[in-house]
Amino acid sequence: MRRPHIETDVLIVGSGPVGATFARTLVDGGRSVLMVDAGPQLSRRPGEHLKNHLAYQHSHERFGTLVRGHLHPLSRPAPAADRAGELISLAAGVATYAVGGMATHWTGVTPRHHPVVERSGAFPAGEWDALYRDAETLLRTDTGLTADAISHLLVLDTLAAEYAELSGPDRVQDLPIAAERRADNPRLVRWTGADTVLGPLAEDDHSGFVLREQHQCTRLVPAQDGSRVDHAEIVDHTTSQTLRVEANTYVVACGAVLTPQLLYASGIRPAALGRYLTEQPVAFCQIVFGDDLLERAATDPRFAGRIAAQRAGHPADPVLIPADDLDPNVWIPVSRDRPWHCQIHRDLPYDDMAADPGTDGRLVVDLRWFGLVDPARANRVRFSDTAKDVYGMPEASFEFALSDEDRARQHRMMADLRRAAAALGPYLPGSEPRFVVPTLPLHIAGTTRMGPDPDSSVVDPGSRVWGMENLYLGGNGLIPTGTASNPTLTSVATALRAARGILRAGHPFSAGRSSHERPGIPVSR
Ligand code: KBG
Repeated sequence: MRRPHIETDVLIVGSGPVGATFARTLVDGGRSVLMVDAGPQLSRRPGEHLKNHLAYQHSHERFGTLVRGHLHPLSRPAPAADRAGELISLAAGVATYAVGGMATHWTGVTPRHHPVVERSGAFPAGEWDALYRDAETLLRTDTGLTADAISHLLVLDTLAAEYAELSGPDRVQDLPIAAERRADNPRLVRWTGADTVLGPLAEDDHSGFVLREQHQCTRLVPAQDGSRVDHAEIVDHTTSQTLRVEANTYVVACGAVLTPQLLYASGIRPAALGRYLTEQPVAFCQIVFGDDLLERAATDPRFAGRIAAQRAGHPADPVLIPADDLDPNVWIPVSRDRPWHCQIHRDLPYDDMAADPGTDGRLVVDLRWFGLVDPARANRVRFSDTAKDVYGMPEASFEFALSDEDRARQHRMMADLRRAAAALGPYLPGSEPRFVVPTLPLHIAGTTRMGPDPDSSVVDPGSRVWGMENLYLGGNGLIPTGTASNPTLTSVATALRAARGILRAGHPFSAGRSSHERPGIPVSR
Protein backbone atom coordinates (compact mmCIF):
# COMPACT_ATOMS: atom_id res chain seq x y z
CA MET A 1 0.00 0.00 0.00
CA ARG A 2 1.35 3.44 -0.89
CA ARG A 3 1.93 5.88 1.92
CA PRO A 4 -0.50 8.79 2.35
CA HIS A 5 0.81 11.40 0.00
CA ILE A 6 0.60 15.20 0.16
CA GLU A 7 1.59 17.75 -2.48
CA THR A 8 2.30 21.38 -1.78
CA ASP A 9 4.37 24.21 -3.23
CA VAL A 10 6.39 24.63 -0.06
CA LEU A 11 6.98 22.41 2.96
CA ILE A 12 8.17 24.29 6.05
CA VAL A 13 9.59 22.24 8.91
CA GLY A 14 9.39 24.20 12.19
CA SER A 15 6.74 26.71 13.25
CA GLY A 16 8.65 29.30 15.33
CA PRO A 17 8.87 32.96 14.29
CA VAL A 18 11.34 32.15 11.51
CA GLY A 19 9.22 29.37 9.97
CA ALA A 20 6.22 31.68 10.37
CA THR A 21 8.06 34.45 8.49
CA PHE A 22 8.66 32.11 5.56
CA ALA A 23 5.01 30.97 5.65
CA ARG A 24 3.52 34.46 5.75
CA THR A 25 5.75 35.76 2.95
CA LEU A 26 5.31 32.74 0.70
CA VAL A 27 1.52 32.52 1.11
CA ASP A 28 1.25 36.28 0.49
CA GLY A 29 3.26 35.62 -2.67
CA GLY A 30 0.74 33.04 -3.89
CA ARG A 31 2.40 29.80 -2.78
CA SER A 32 0.63 26.97 -1.04
CA VAL A 33 2.40 26.09 2.21
CA LEU A 34 2.28 23.08 4.48
CA MET A 35 3.98 23.76 7.82
CA VAL A 36 4.74 20.91 10.22
CA ASP A 37 5.97 20.86 13.80
CA ALA A 38 6.96 17.83 15.84
CA GLY A 39 5.53 19.45 18.97
CA PRO A 40 1.95 20.02 20.04
CA GLN A 41 -0.13 23.16 19.58
CA LEU A 42 -0.43 24.67 23.06
CA SER A 43 -2.99 27.41 22.44
CA ARG A 44 -6.08 28.03 20.31
CA ARG A 45 -4.17 30.49 18.15
CA PRO A 46 -1.20 28.55 16.81
CA GLY A 47 2.07 29.50 18.49
CA GLU A 48 0.67 32.12 20.85
CA HIS A 49 2.95 33.35 23.65
CA LEU A 50 1.92 31.51 26.83
CA LYS A 51 2.51 34.61 28.99
CA ASN A 52 -0.53 36.25 27.41
CA HIS A 53 -2.57 34.35 29.98
CA LEU A 54 -3.53 36.61 32.88
CA ALA A 55 -2.05 34.27 35.52
CA TYR A 56 1.49 34.83 34.22
CA GLN A 57 1.44 38.54 33.35
CA HIS A 58 2.89 39.79 36.63
CA SER A 59 4.64 36.71 38.01
CA HIS A 60 8.02 35.68 36.62
CA GLU A 61 8.20 32.90 39.20
CA ARG A 62 4.89 31.34 38.17
CA PHE A 63 5.74 31.65 34.47
CA GLY A 64 9.21 30.18 35.10
CA THR A 65 7.63 27.06 36.53
CA LEU A 66 5.55 26.64 33.38
CA VAL A 67 8.47 27.26 31.04
CA ARG A 68 10.72 24.72 32.75
CA GLY A 69 8.36 21.96 31.61
CA HIS A 70 8.76 23.06 28.00
CA LEU A 71 12.55 22.81 27.87
CA HIS A 72 13.81 19.44 26.61
CA PRO A 73 17.48 18.44 26.85
CA LEU A 74 19.20 18.39 23.46
CA SER A 75 22.08 16.09 24.29
CA ARG A 76 23.73 13.74 26.69
CA PRO A 77 27.15 14.83 27.96
CA ALA A 78 29.78 13.16 25.77
CA PRO A 79 33.13 14.95 26.00
CA ALA A 80 35.59 14.24 23.20
CA ALA A 81 38.59 12.52 24.77
CA ASP A 82 41.18 14.48 22.77
CA ARG A 83 39.85 17.92 23.86
CA ALA A 84 38.47 16.96 27.27
CA GLY A 85 40.64 19.42 29.23
CA GLU A 86 39.64 22.53 27.29
CA LEU A 87 35.94 21.85 26.66
CA ILE A 88 33.06 23.71 28.28
CA SER A 89 29.93 21.62 28.68
CA LEU A 90 26.85 22.65 26.70
CA ALA A 91 24.91 19.75 28.19
CA ALA A 92 22.33 22.18 29.60
CA GLY A 93 21.24 23.06 26.02
CA VAL A 94 17.50 22.65 25.48
CA ALA A 95 14.86 22.83 22.76
CA THR A 96 11.13 23.51 22.92
CA TYR A 97 8.97 21.11 20.93
CA ALA A 98 5.79 23.10 20.38
CA VAL A 99 3.96 24.99 17.68
CA GLY A 100 5.57 28.43 17.98
CA GLY A 101 8.82 26.98 19.36
CA MET A 102 10.77 29.06 21.88
CA ALA A 103 8.58 32.07 21.05
CA THR A 104 5.84 30.47 23.17
CA HIS A 105 7.84 31.72 26.17
CA TRP A 106 10.63 34.07 24.98
CA THR A 107 11.40 37.52 26.41
CA GLY A 108 10.80 39.11 22.99
CA VAL A 109 14.01 41.15 23.19
CA THR A 110 14.69 42.10 19.58
CA PRO A 111 17.60 44.49 19.02
CA ARG A 112 19.28 45.01 15.66
CA HIS A 113 22.79 43.56 15.51
CA HIS A 114 25.63 46.07 15.55
CA PRO A 115 26.58 46.97 11.94
CA VAL A 116 30.31 46.42 12.45
CA VAL A 117 30.76 44.25 15.53
CA GLU A 118 27.99 41.70 14.89
CA ARG A 119 26.40 41.84 11.43
CA SER A 120 27.48 39.45 8.72
CA GLY A 121 28.73 40.74 5.41
CA ALA A 122 26.86 37.96 3.58
CA PHE A 123 24.49 40.43 1.99
CA PRO A 124 24.93 44.06 0.98
CA ALA A 125 25.17 46.33 4.03
CA GLY A 126 22.54 48.64 2.54
CA GLU A 127 19.85 45.93 2.70
CA TRP A 128 19.99 45.45 6.45
CA ASP A 129 18.05 48.56 7.50
CA ALA A 130 15.05 47.81 5.31
CA LEU A 131 15.05 44.13 6.31
CA TYR A 132 15.26 45.03 9.99
CA ARG A 133 12.38 47.51 9.60
CA ASP A 134 10.17 44.84 8.02
CA ALA A 135 11.16 42.27 10.65
CA GLU A 136 10.32 44.74 13.43
CA THR A 137 6.90 45.29 11.88
CA LEU A 138 6.23 41.55 11.65
CA LEU A 139 7.29 40.99 15.27
CA ARG A 140 5.64 44.22 16.52
CA THR A 141 8.92 45.28 18.09
CA ASP A 142 8.81 48.54 19.97
CA THR A 143 10.91 50.45 22.50
CA GLY A 144 7.95 52.01 24.30
CA LEU A 145 6.54 48.97 26.12
CA THR A 146 7.50 50.08 29.63
CA ALA A 147 8.86 53.55 28.87
CA ASP A 148 6.71 55.27 31.52
CA ALA A 149 7.14 52.66 34.31
CA ILE A 150 8.65 54.06 37.50
CA SER A 151 11.39 51.44 37.87
CA HIS A 152 12.21 51.74 34.16
CA LEU A 153 12.80 55.48 34.40
CA LEU A 154 14.81 55.10 37.61
CA VAL A 155 17.16 52.59 35.96
CA LEU A 156 17.36 54.51 32.67
CA ASP A 157 18.24 57.83 34.32
CA THR A 158 20.72 56.31 36.76
CA LEU A 159 22.61 54.34 34.13
CA ALA A 160 22.55 57.21 31.61
CA ALA A 161 24.31 59.33 34.25
CA GLU A 162 26.76 56.53 35.10
CA TYR A 163 27.63 55.89 31.43
CA ALA A 164 27.76 59.54 30.40
CA GLU A 165 30.57 58.69 27.94
CA LEU A 166 28.16 56.62 25.78
CA SER A 167 26.30 58.67 23.21
CA GLY A 168 24.26 58.35 20.00
CA PRO A 169 23.43 54.74 19.12
CA ASP A 170 25.72 53.45 21.92
CA ARG A 171 23.84 55.27 24.70
CA VAL A 172 21.81 53.74 27.52
CA GLN A 173 18.30 53.40 26.08
CA ASP A 174 14.96 51.56 25.99
CA LEU A 175 15.19 47.85 25.15
CA PRO A 176 13.30 46.89 21.96
CA ILE A 177 10.69 44.26 22.79
CA ALA A 178 8.27 42.30 20.63
CA ALA A 179 5.10 43.01 22.57
CA GLU A 180 2.32 45.57 22.86
CA ARG A 181 0.36 47.03 25.72
CA ARG A 182 -3.23 45.86 25.48
CA ALA A 183 -5.58 48.62 24.37
CA ASP A 184 -8.36 47.33 26.64
CA ASN A 185 -6.08 47.35 29.72
CA PRO A 186 -2.66 49.02 29.48
CA ARG A 187 -1.46 47.18 32.63
CA LEU A 188 -1.51 43.99 30.53
CA VAL A 189 0.83 43.09 27.69
CA ARG A 190 0.22 41.05 24.57
CA TRP A 191 3.49 39.24 23.86
CA THR A 192 4.44 38.42 20.29
CA GLY A 193 4.42 34.76 19.34
CA ALA A 194 4.55 32.89 16.05
CA ASP A 195 0.81 33.63 15.77
CA THR A 196 1.62 37.35 15.54
CA VAL A 197 3.99 36.70 12.64
CA LEU A 198 1.49 34.39 10.92
CA GLY A 199 -1.11 37.19 11.14
CA PRO A 200 -4.13 36.16 9.05
CA LEU A 201 -2.68 32.65 8.63
CA ALA A 202 -3.24 32.10 12.36
CA GLU A 203 -7.00 32.36 11.85
CA ASP A 204 -9.00 29.16 11.61
CA ASP A 205 -9.26 28.59 7.91
CA HIS A 206 -6.89 30.20 5.50
CA SER A 207 -6.66 28.94 1.97
CA GLY A 208 -3.14 28.20 0.85
CA PHE A 209 -1.87 27.39 4.35
CA VAL A 210 -2.08 24.29 6.50
CA LEU A 211 -0.29 23.82 9.82
CA ARG A 212 -0.01 20.31 11.22
CA GLU A 213 1.07 19.87 14.84
CA GLN A 214 2.75 16.70 16.12
CA HIS A 215 3.99 16.01 12.59
CA GLN A 216 7.70 15.31 12.69
CA CYS A 217 9.84 15.47 9.58
CA THR A 218 12.25 12.59 10.05
CA ARG A 219 13.95 12.69 6.65
CA LEU A 220 14.36 14.78 3.55
CA VAL A 221 14.93 12.29 0.78
CA PRO A 222 17.36 13.62 -1.83
CA ALA A 223 16.86 12.88 -5.53
CA GLN A 224 19.19 10.28 -6.99
CA ASP A 225 21.78 12.77 -8.22
CA GLY A 226 21.74 14.52 -4.82
CA SER A 227 21.05 17.94 -6.35
CA ARG A 228 17.61 18.48 -4.77
CA VAL A 229 15.16 17.14 -2.25
CA ASP A 230 12.73 14.73 -3.88
CA HIS A 231 10.29 14.32 -1.01
CA ALA A 232 10.02 14.40 2.77
CA GLU A 233 8.99 11.73 5.23
CA ILE A 234 6.74 13.04 7.98
CA VAL A 235 5.56 10.98 10.94
CA ASP A 236 2.13 11.92 12.23
CA HIS A 237 2.49 11.21 15.95
CA THR A 238 -1.27 11.36 16.45
CA THR A 239 -1.73 8.24 14.27
CA SER A 240 1.86 6.88 14.00
CA GLN A 241 1.44 6.98 10.21
CA THR A 242 4.28 8.10 7.93
CA LEU A 243 3.30 10.58 5.21
CA ARG A 244 5.15 11.33 2.01
CA VAL A 245 5.21 15.05 1.20
CA GLU A 246 6.24 16.29 -2.24
CA ALA A 247 7.02 19.99 -2.55
CA ASN A 248 8.75 22.28 -5.00
CA THR A 249 10.63 23.96 -2.18
CA TYR A 250 11.64 22.75 1.28
CA VAL A 251 12.41 25.07 4.20
CA VAL A 252 13.86 23.79 7.47
CA ALA A 253 13.69 26.21 10.42
CA CYS A 254 13.52 24.19 13.59
CA GLY A 255 16.35 25.64 15.65
CA ALA A 256 20.13 25.74 15.58
CA VAL A 257 20.50 22.11 16.68
CA LEU A 258 17.41 20.36 15.31
CA THR A 259 17.89 21.87 11.82
CA PRO A 260 21.38 20.39 11.27
CA GLN A 261 20.12 17.21 12.96
CA LEU A 262 17.47 16.77 10.26
CA LEU A 263 20.02 17.39 7.52
CA TYR A 264 22.39 14.88 9.09
CA ALA A 265 19.61 12.29 9.39
CA SER A 266 18.84 12.88 5.70
CA GLY A 267 22.45 12.25 4.63
CA ILE A 268 22.83 15.93 3.63
CA ARG A 269 26.14 16.68 5.31
CA PRO A 270 28.06 19.71 4.02
CA ALA A 271 31.55 20.05 5.53
CA ALA A 272 30.53 22.97 7.77
CA LEU A 273 27.35 21.31 9.10
CA GLY A 274 27.22 21.70 12.90
CA ARG A 275 30.55 23.54 13.00
CA TYR A 276 31.39 27.17 13.92
CA LEU A 277 28.94 26.90 16.82
CA THR A 278 28.68 29.97 19.02
CA GLU A 279 26.84 30.55 22.28
CA GLN A 280 26.86 33.70 24.38
CA PRO A 281 28.41 33.58 27.86
CA VAL A 282 26.20 35.46 30.33
CA ALA A 283 27.30 37.47 33.37
CA PHE A 284 24.40 37.95 35.75
CA CYS A 285 23.43 39.52 39.05
CA GLN A 286 20.43 41.07 40.75
CA ILE A 287 20.34 44.29 42.72
CA VAL A 288 17.87 45.84 45.14
CA PHE A 289 17.16 49.51 44.43
CA GLY A 290 19.37 51.70 46.59
CA ASP A 291 17.77 54.13 49.08
CA ASP A 292 19.05 57.12 47.10
CA LEU A 293 17.12 55.99 43.99
CA LEU A 294 13.92 55.46 45.95
CA GLU A 295 14.26 58.87 47.61
CA ARG A 296 14.65 60.45 44.17
CA ALA A 297 11.56 58.58 42.96
CA ALA A 298 9.50 59.85 45.91
CA THR A 299 10.04 63.46 44.85
CA ASP A 300 10.04 62.99 41.06
CA PRO A 301 7.11 64.98 39.59
CA ARG A 302 6.67 62.34 36.82
CA PHE A 303 5.62 59.78 39.41
CA ALA A 304 3.70 62.03 41.83
CA GLY A 305 0.18 61.00 40.78
CA ARG A 306 0.94 57.26 40.79
CA ILE A 307 2.80 57.36 44.10
CA ALA A 308 0.03 59.38 45.77
CA ALA A 309 -2.58 56.88 44.55
CA GLN A 310 -0.43 53.97 45.74
CA ARG A 311 -0.01 55.54 49.21
CA ALA A 312 -3.72 56.33 49.48
CA GLY A 313 -4.86 52.91 48.23
CA HIS A 314 -2.30 50.82 50.14
CA PRO A 315 -1.31 52.74 53.28
CA ALA A 316 0.34 49.67 54.83
CA ASP A 317 2.54 49.00 51.78
CA PRO A 318 6.07 50.31 52.44
CA VAL A 319 6.95 50.21 48.71
CA LEU A 320 5.91 53.28 46.73
CA ILE A 321 5.87 51.52 43.32
CA PRO A 322 2.34 50.31 42.48
CA ALA A 323 2.08 46.51 42.18
CA ASP A 324 0.89 46.67 38.56
CA ASP A 325 3.52 49.16 37.37
CA LEU A 326 5.49 47.42 34.61
CA ASP A 327 9.10 46.21 34.89
CA PRO A 328 12.16 48.10 33.64
CA ASN A 329 13.50 47.23 30.20
CA VAL A 330 16.74 49.12 29.71
CA TRP A 331 19.47 48.42 27.18
CA ILE A 332 23.14 49.26 26.74
CA PRO A 333 23.79 48.11 23.17
CA VAL A 334 26.87 46.42 21.77
CA SER A 335 29.39 48.99 20.56
CA ARG A 336 32.93 48.86 19.18
CA ASP A 337 34.63 49.17 22.56
CA ARG A 338 31.98 47.22 24.41
CA PRO A 339 31.36 43.90 22.58
CA TRP A 340 28.62 42.80 24.98
CA HIS A 341 24.85 43.33 25.16
CA CYS A 342 23.32 44.56 28.42
CA GLN A 343 19.73 43.98 29.54
CA ILE A 344 18.49 45.52 32.77
CA HIS A 345 15.04 44.03 33.33
CA ARG A 346 13.16 41.24 35.13
CA ASP A 347 13.00 37.74 33.69
CA LEU A 348 12.43 34.12 34.62
CA PRO A 349 14.35 32.98 37.68
CA TYR A 350 17.49 30.96 37.02
CA ASP A 351 17.70 27.62 38.81
CA ASP A 352 20.42 28.86 41.17
CA MET A 353 18.34 31.84 42.33
CA ALA A 354 16.99 31.59 45.86
CA ALA A 355 14.03 33.97 46.08
CA ASP A 356 14.36 35.97 49.31
CA PRO A 357 10.84 36.25 50.75
CA GLY A 358 11.95 39.33 52.70
CA THR A 359 12.69 41.40 49.58
CA ASP A 360 9.81 42.87 47.62
CA GLY A 361 10.10 41.91 43.91
CA ARG A 362 9.27 45.48 42.83
CA LEU A 363 12.64 46.59 44.21
CA VAL A 364 14.69 43.89 42.46
CA VAL A 365 16.25 44.25 39.02
CA ASP A 366 18.14 41.65 36.92
CA LEU A 367 21.33 42.63 35.12
CA ARG A 368 22.11 40.27 32.22
CA TRP A 369 25.24 40.94 30.20
CA PHE A 370 25.56 38.71 27.08
CA GLY A 371 29.06 38.17 25.67
CA LEU A 372 30.43 37.55 22.20
CA VAL A 373 32.62 34.59 21.22
CA ASP A 374 34.45 34.30 17.92
CA PRO A 375 33.29 31.51 15.60
CA ALA A 376 35.78 28.60 15.52
CA ARG A 377 35.52 25.61 13.21
CA ALA A 378 36.32 23.17 16.03
CA ASN A 379 33.32 24.32 18.10
CA ARG A 380 30.48 22.10 17.00
CA VAL A 381 27.44 19.95 17.54
CA ARG A 382 28.03 16.33 16.52
CA PHE A 383 25.37 13.78 15.66
CA SER A 384 25.61 10.11 16.48
CA ASP A 385 25.37 7.37 13.85
CA THR A 386 24.17 4.90 16.46
CA ALA A 387 22.45 6.60 19.44
CA LYS A 388 18.99 8.13 18.94
CA ASP A 389 17.20 10.83 20.94
CA VAL A 390 13.61 10.45 22.17
CA TYR A 391 12.33 11.53 18.73
CA GLY A 392 14.33 8.76 17.06
CA MET A 393 16.80 11.26 15.56
CA PRO A 394 20.63 11.13 15.71
CA GLU A 395 21.63 12.07 19.23
CA ALA A 396 23.47 15.40 19.60
CA SER A 397 26.60 16.12 21.62
CA PHE A 398 28.67 19.30 21.80
CA GLU A 399 32.33 20.28 21.60
CA PHE A 400 32.82 23.88 22.64
CA ALA A 401 35.80 25.82 23.99
CA LEU A 402 36.62 29.49 24.52
CA SER A 403 39.77 31.07 23.13
CA ASP A 404 42.00 33.30 25.26
CA GLU A 405 40.50 36.33 23.48
CA ASP A 406 36.98 35.11 24.24
CA ARG A 407 37.85 34.70 27.92
CA ALA A 408 39.52 38.12 28.17
CA ARG A 409 36.39 39.71 26.65
CA GLN A 410 34.12 38.04 29.21
CA HIS A 411 36.27 39.32 32.09
CA ARG A 412 35.94 42.88 30.79
CA MET A 413 32.19 42.26 30.52
CA MET A 414 32.01 41.08 34.14
CA ALA A 415 33.82 44.20 35.36
CA ASP A 416 31.32 46.30 33.47
CA LEU A 417 28.38 44.42 35.02
CA ARG A 418 29.75 45.31 38.47
CA ARG A 419 30.04 48.96 37.46
CA ALA A 420 26.37 49.15 36.43
CA ALA A 421 25.23 47.28 39.54
CA ALA A 422 27.16 49.63 41.82
CA ALA A 423 25.27 52.58 40.35
CA LEU A 424 21.86 51.01 41.01
CA GLY A 425 22.07 49.51 44.50
CA PRO A 426 23.35 46.63 46.64
CA TYR A 427 23.37 43.04 45.33
CA LEU A 428 20.37 40.92 46.23
CA PRO A 429 21.88 38.52 48.78
CA GLY A 430 22.62 35.22 47.03
CA SER A 431 22.47 36.79 43.56
CA GLU A 432 25.92 38.37 43.37
CA PRO A 433 27.72 38.59 39.98
CA ARG A 434 28.48 35.23 38.35
CA PHE A 435 28.71 33.56 34.94
CA VAL A 436 25.60 31.44 34.47
CA VAL A 437 25.52 27.88 33.11
CA PRO A 438 26.48 27.91 29.39
CA THR A 439 23.47 27.74 26.99
CA LEU A 440 21.05 29.59 29.31
CA PRO A 441 20.62 32.34 26.69
CA LEU A 442 19.30 29.69 24.25
CA HIS A 443 21.20 31.54 21.52
CA ILE A 444 23.24 28.75 19.92
CA ALA A 445 24.15 29.93 16.42
CA GLY A 446 26.45 29.21 13.49
CA THR A 447 25.65 25.50 13.03
CA THR A 448 24.20 25.99 9.54
CA ARG A 449 26.05 29.18 8.81
CA MET A 450 25.62 31.44 5.80
CA GLY A 451 28.69 32.27 3.80
CA PRO A 452 30.44 32.76 0.50
CA ASP A 453 31.61 29.19 -0.12
CA PRO A 454 30.52 25.60 0.52
CA ASP A 455 33.59 24.69 2.57
CA SER A 456 33.15 27.23 5.35
CA SER A 457 29.36 27.54 5.23
CA VAL A 458 26.19 25.49 4.82
CA VAL A 459 23.93 27.97 3.04
CA ASP A 460 24.53 30.62 0.41
CA PRO A 461 23.52 34.28 0.91
CA GLY A 462 20.00 33.37 -0.24
CA SER A 463 19.73 30.82 2.65
CA ARG A 464 19.84 27.90 0.15
CA VAL A 465 21.90 24.85 1.07
CA TRP A 466 24.97 24.75 -1.16
CA GLY A 467 24.49 22.19 -3.90
CA MET A 468 20.77 21.64 -3.18
CA GLU A 469 18.52 23.43 -5.64
CA ASN A 470 15.33 23.49 -3.56
CA LEU A 471 16.39 23.30 0.11
CA TYR A 472 16.43 26.47 2.23
CA LEU A 473 17.21 26.91 5.92
CA GLY A 474 16.20 29.50 8.50
CA GLY A 475 17.05 30.35 12.09
CA ASN A 476 19.92 31.33 14.35
CA GLY A 477 22.07 28.54 12.93
CA LEU A 478 22.58 30.72 9.83
CA ILE A 479 24.28 33.55 11.76
CA PRO A 480 27.95 33.23 10.79
CA THR A 481 29.44 35.88 13.07
CA GLY A 482 30.10 36.18 16.77
CA THR A 483 27.17 38.08 18.30
CA ALA A 484 26.19 39.24 21.77
CA SER A 485 22.69 40.61 21.16
CA ASN A 486 19.58 38.45 20.95
CA PRO A 487 19.38 36.82 17.51
CA THR A 488 15.67 36.47 16.65
CA LEU A 489 15.20 39.80 14.84
CA THR A 490 18.23 39.08 12.66
CA SER A 491 16.96 35.58 11.88
CA VAL A 492 13.51 36.91 10.93
CA ALA A 493 15.15 39.56 8.72
CA THR A 494 17.26 36.85 7.05
CA ALA A 495 14.17 34.66 6.53
CA LEU A 496 12.32 37.56 4.91
CA ARG A 497 15.16 37.99 2.45
CA ALA A 498 15.26 34.27 1.70
CA ALA A 499 11.49 33.95 1.22
CA ARG A 500 11.46 36.92 -1.17
CA GLY A 501 14.29 35.25 -3.07
CA ILE A 502 12.25 32.04 -3.36
CA LEU A 503 9.33 34.03 -4.78
CA ARG A 504 11.59 35.78 -7.28
CA ALA A 505 13.06 32.45 -8.40
CA GLY A 506 9.62 31.20 -9.51
CA HIS A 507 8.64 27.54 -9.56
CA PRO A 508 11.80 25.79 -10.80
CA PHE A 509 10.53 22.25 -10.28
CA SER A 510 6.81 22.72 -10.55
CA ALA A 511 5.11 19.36 -10.69
CA GLY A 512 1.88 21.03 -11.70
CA ARG A 513 0.94 22.16 -8.21
CA SER A 514 -1.16 25.23 -8.56
CA SER A 515 -0.53 28.10 -6.17
CA HIS A 516 -4.18 28.12 -5.16
CA GLU A 517 -4.45 24.43 -4.50
CA ARG A 518 -5.04 23.75 -0.83
CA PRO A 519 -1.96 22.05 0.57
CA GLY A 520 -1.85 19.36 3.14
CA ILE A 521 -4.68 17.30 1.64
CA PRO A 522 -3.74 13.68 0.97
CA VAL A 523 -4.01 13.24 -2.80
CA SER A 524 -3.31 9.55 -3.14
CA ARG A 525 -3.01 6.43 -1.07
O1 KBG B 1 16.68 37.26 29.43
C1 KBG B 1 16.57 36.37 28.36
C2 KBG B 1 16.94 37.04 27.10
O2 KBG B 1 16.12 38.14 26.77
C3 KBG B 1 17.08 36.14 25.97
O3 KBG B 1 16.99 36.50 24.82
C4 KBG B 1 17.47 34.76 26.26
O4 KBG B 1 16.81 33.88 25.43
O5 KBG B 1 17.30 34.29 27.55
C5 KBG B 1 17.48 35.18 28.59
C6 KBG B 1 17.28 34.46 29.86
O6 KBG B 1 18.39 33.68 30.08
